[in-house]
Amino acid sequence: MNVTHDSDPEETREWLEALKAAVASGGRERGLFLLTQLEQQAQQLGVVAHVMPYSAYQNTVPLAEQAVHPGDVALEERLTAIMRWNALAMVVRANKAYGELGGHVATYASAAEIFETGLNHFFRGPESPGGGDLVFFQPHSAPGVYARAWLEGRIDEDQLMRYRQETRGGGLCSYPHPWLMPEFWQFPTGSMGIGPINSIYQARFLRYLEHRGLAETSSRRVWGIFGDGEMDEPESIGALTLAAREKLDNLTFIINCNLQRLDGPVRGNGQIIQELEALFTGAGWNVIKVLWGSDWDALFARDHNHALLKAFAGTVDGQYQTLGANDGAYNQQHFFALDPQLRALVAHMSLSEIDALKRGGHDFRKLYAAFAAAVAHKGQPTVILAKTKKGYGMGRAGESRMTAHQEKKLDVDALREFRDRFNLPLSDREVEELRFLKPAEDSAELRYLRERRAALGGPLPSRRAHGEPLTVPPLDSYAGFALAAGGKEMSTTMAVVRLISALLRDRVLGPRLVPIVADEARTFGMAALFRQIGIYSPLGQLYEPEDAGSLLSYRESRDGQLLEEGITEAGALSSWVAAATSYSVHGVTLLPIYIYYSIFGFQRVGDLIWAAADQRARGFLLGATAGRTTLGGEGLQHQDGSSHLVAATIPNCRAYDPAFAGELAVIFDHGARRMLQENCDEFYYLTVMNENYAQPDLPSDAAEGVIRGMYRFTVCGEGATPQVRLLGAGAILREVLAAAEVLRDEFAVCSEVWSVTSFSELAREARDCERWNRLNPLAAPRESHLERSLTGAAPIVAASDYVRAVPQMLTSFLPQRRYVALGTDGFGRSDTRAALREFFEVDRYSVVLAALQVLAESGAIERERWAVAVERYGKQADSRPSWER
Ligand SMILES: Cc1ncc(C[n+]2csc(CCOP(=O)(O)OP(=O)(O)O)c2C)c(N)n1
Repeated sequence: MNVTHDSDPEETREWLEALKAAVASGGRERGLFLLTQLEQQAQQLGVVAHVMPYSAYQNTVPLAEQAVHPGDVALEERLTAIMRWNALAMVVRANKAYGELGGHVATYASAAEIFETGLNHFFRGPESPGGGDLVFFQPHSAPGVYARAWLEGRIDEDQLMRYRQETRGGGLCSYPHPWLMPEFWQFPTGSMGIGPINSIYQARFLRYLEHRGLAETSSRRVWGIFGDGEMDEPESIGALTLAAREKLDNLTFIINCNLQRLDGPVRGNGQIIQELEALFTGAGWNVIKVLWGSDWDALFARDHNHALLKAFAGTVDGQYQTLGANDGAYNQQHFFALDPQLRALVAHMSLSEIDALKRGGHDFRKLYAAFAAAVAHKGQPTVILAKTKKGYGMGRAGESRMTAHQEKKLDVDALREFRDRFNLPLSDREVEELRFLKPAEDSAELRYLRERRAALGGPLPSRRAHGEPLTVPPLDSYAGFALAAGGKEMSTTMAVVRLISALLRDRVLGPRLVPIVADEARTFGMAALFRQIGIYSPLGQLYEPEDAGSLLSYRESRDGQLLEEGITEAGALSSWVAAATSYSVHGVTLLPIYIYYSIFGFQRVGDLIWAAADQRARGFLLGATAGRTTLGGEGLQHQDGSSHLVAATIPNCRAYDPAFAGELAVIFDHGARRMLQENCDEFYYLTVMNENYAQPDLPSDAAEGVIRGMYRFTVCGEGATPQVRLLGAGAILREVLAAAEVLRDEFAVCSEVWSVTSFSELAREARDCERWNRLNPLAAPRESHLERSLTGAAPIVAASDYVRAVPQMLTSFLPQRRYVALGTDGFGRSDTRAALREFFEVDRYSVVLAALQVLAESGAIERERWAVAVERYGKQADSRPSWER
């Protein structure tokens, strides 16, 4: 369209003169008013499709351009009605039987046509040529997904009966959880916001795989069906611009705009659809609105003055909900009758015809057209805003009702109404019994269902549970410098970066490493990787970097290996998840290594990590600049004292806090082998520090202890048996070693020092043994590595750079031994490492005091010796503890 050519200058002049005259007489305000009117008119006439921030309240795809639905709509409607019923029946049954199981009916009721449009025509299954699509399902719709899987023969009736009854095996989980149904669900979406951000990074990762030559992914797409309420989560919208910037036209969001969330309307006093349109348009997305069903087309065609659009624009969502909850008579009276033009428009319609006017998200033809337009759109991601009704079909029991979300116990009348509404072949008795409904195997319905999925490459959702193993080179081929460090000074951060750099050169594993940073590569001394492996950018590098020519120059490239995500830990973690699940999602085994400020991990994006654990992510999380007293001057919001506590609560997270480069290397190697060679569904959290100190050689027999969680580092002092055992973890091990010397030199106490690489692994194994012993009273008791290591009655002092609860994980497994835990409880603050360790009482003298305390209390030494020490080192005796300061 040539918008610069003036085909009628005379007309143009008249228009411009008119505007001038209006501004001259009515002022600027009048001019603006007229322009606004013109703009609205232009939109309504279709002269401009989108004027920021949003378009008229109508379908984006005009009737004339609507793709023709290729399927059997009537049959799809019948099938959808059956799935709606079965989904409802399984929830209501479970709640009738047990009362307490919960479940949702209303969300799937609103999303059913969206799901079915995707599953019958667009979502490609795993056997599709070029690979399957990645589909994120709205979590509370899970009953509908099960209902379909049952019709497809993928799950049996017994499983349907055991919805939300999982502990005895074979039941169906509440929401999509790959951990619980590893061959069924692919992406966990139960926590709102995680699906949207993860899906964006998955779409981006498809491109990364392709650009790096690791997989051919150009025909695969990512689909995400999310709730309009869910869009309020920061994670839902935090990465929208990335998707647009990287032109992810392989990504489609379908937002189920039923206008409600759990408690009430998403925007009672506004219009969520218009708000989302403005947001997505502004972020650079292609927006397709599907607001009105086909039966509205005739009304729009006759509405020459756009009375409908004016009325829609003036109706807020709270009112749409009320209109949705009520019948034709109510809608006639409270919507159409309010305007003479509207009244005339529907004058020929009966109240039941008015009642039957559908929202676009329940109309297969409109949805198909929107999906088709999304697939055809190039250069941008697309969001389909589908207007639906929450609890569609639930009638008085839930349709557009405030309480729809929680409704799970429909009475018999409501069930009958539902049956009648959808014309289901069920007798009254069958309705009362909540009989599941399945057409005969050779019925047109089931044949259609199977044929459609066969044509699209097999069933969805589905997950590949196993990955191809990947060989890890021998440890000393890449980590010799760490194992035999020979006293060289180095931080463990430096060691891990060196180790990664060495692995990157391995012919097999090297290309499969995916290093990820969130704008902290320089902090961790990784700038050399910019040049070495390049930073991924689909655009390559369109500028000459300021530092071109330098050895560390900033190099972006289309096949760059490093993912530099910028300041978004949620985004970086989502990239990590994409790489860490690639063995399953793409059949390409990778080893992602995300290195970040340790406090901005479990604390900042803990729920994303929890979801990663659920989807069986495999990879390394490296909490760098770790510890509360090891990261010096950075203060309260940077010094991490709790990540190891949270990590310990994630069943498949193996967390380690190594003190030395040699320990780190052994753990890394072990983890890589478990994940890549042995296909273990676990991931590794390693903390690395930025404190430089002499790195000893790792004793040749230490490896097993390092992996199990502790090994004896040294004995300090005279005596056949140690009087006290000192456990030190991470950077605090060196304080513990110094304490052992003070105890020997100044107090004649002999101590045994253990390096604890993982309190959580020790506790985990001890817990397993304790349980096994409880259940096997007559068998020889099992002993954990912890118990085997710390035999005898010597009291124990355990010190860590994390809160006391971390070393305290061991206390209940060492019943006969006095156990004192030292840790860093309280708020972090800025100071030198030495001052911080003194402040938090994890310095060598605090360890000495604790050792003398346990010795004196057990009668092993006289109290006076302890008192002397307090006199000498108890500088903080008069101050409040760190957690109160
Ligand atoms: C992070 C998080 N917070 C709260 C919830 C609890 N919750 C589950 S569904 C829901 C409402 C969802 O509303 P919407 O996204 O509009 O979906 P709808 O069910 O209305 O289609 C809430 C608050 C959750 N699952 N996740």
